[in-house]
Amino acid sequence: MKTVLITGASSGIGLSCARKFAENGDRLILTARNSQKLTQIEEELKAKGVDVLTLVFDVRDREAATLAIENLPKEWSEIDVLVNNAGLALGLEPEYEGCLDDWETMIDTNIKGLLTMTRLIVPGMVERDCGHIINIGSVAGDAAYAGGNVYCATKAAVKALSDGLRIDVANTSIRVTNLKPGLVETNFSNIRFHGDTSRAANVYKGITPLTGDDIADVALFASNAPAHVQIAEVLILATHQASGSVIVRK
Ligand code: 8X3
Repeated sequence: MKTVLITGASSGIGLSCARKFAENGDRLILTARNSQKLTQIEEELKAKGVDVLTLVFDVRDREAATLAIENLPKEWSEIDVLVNNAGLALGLEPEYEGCLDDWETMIDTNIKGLLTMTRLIVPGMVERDCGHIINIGSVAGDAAYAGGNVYCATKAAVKALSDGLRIDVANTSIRVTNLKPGLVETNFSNIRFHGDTSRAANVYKGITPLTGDDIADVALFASNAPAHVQIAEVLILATHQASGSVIVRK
């Protein structure tokens, strides 16, 4: 049984990971900004006998994150798996027209938030010579697509940070995985288009998108792989998607 910390655990891929790791028999530390949703998932999992601890904070808030992690109850302080899932896309405007506030939110969450959690949790893993960091990257990090500019850059950063960390812990038993999903139907596009649901629905029109569960399955596979196997990077696309910009709709 592993202790798994998942950021952004109240919805989407994070929520799917929470349920899949719970079914696997792991104990969970779930973090998110939305305390109401977090309580709901906590109740759902506890009713099934899962050992769950919830922490409400925004990964962009370095102080709050530090306080939460440094004050973990002793029995929760040895984290085996960190799933750096919290992240978002905002806007799809050309780079010369995009919103600076949106860019800052993406950079602060997708890059700096991931770094904060990594910096807080990985030292304990190094000390114990044991652990696994699963970063949720994206196909968007492989190549830019129209309007993706800053979001794609943040996910390219997730790849570089995963690769960098993997080098830095290669002398330990710690594993680093970068999962790169393509089109996954979650709240992702609603958030990207600031609540414009019809625009969001168009993203998944004419194609069967991936689900959060599809990605969580791969995360769990990586976590359950034998200790000598490091699933370094996985690109997971919908069947009719060939890259971030090549999507065949029927
Ligand atoms: C999500 C995948 O292609 O919508 O990161 O950017 S994509």
